[in-house]
Amino acid sequence: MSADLPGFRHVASGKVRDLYAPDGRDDLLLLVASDRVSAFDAVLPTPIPGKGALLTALTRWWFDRFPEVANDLAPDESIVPEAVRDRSMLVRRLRMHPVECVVRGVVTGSGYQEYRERGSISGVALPAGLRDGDRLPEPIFTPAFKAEQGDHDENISFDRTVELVGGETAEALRSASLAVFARATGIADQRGLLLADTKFEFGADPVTGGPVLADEVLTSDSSRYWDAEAYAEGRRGVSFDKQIVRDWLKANWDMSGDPPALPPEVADRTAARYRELIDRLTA
Ligand code: PZK
Repeated sequence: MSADLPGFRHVASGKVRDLYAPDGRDDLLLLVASDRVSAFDAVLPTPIPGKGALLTALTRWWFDRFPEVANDLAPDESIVPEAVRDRSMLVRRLRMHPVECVVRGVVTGSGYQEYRERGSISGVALPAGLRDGDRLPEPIFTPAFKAEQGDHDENISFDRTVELVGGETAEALRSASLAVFARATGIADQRGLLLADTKFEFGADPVTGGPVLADEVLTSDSSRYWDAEAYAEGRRGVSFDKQIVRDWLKANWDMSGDPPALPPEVADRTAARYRELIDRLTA
């Protein structure tokens, strides 16, 4: 699943990404984005050509949009192997906060489910009568506790976040998350894209202890991007890039056992959709 990289040792793998450490350096990590795609909690046997490079380019592009927000990119990436250069990031190894910093501008997905059950998400009270896909009056910070691999993250209250990371850090994570989300929403909006929600991860600056934006940022794997025009026409909740895969799987898989291979045409159309997202954002 994860290839051998000369000068690096494999540390961990997620569904679609692999983590390596450079030999002899305990202060750095290499995040490698693969072309694997996941849907309905399964990793498909068919890669999406160019996906890893596109998502990596997207994180780097967003990092550049927020020069005043500290990020984890290493100052010198010259040790990165040629083979994965376009789909990897060499990052400073940080003490990661055990909280996923989710920001929602729209109520959907697990957030909508929780809203229906409790009228709130992560303890944030919301107005009555919201429907799946409705915009929220203003973006909300709905932190989640990182589950063990394979499990789903659990939404937690801000008070629980304070218990986990301390009051000062919790406040800093919330304000940094909301600030980055607000600016990103504005940029996406100018490009006809609705950024429905996203998940940030932060680590602690080794010197100041302040929040450092890490991992993948505002990619379509960590965010929901919707086409603004489709949304306006009432086609809500249609994922910009993975919808083709989801729709094909729904029609061709009973969701048990291993997922089937995608026909080449479906993989190609999906790859084109990933390209369209980055083209529209960065044009
Ligand atoms: C870190 N991940 C998630 C990514 C995987 C898992 N700067 C950092 N310092 C310490 N740890 C991490 C980071 C970052 N970014 C990120 N896990 C740890 C992850 C890719 C592949 F298997």
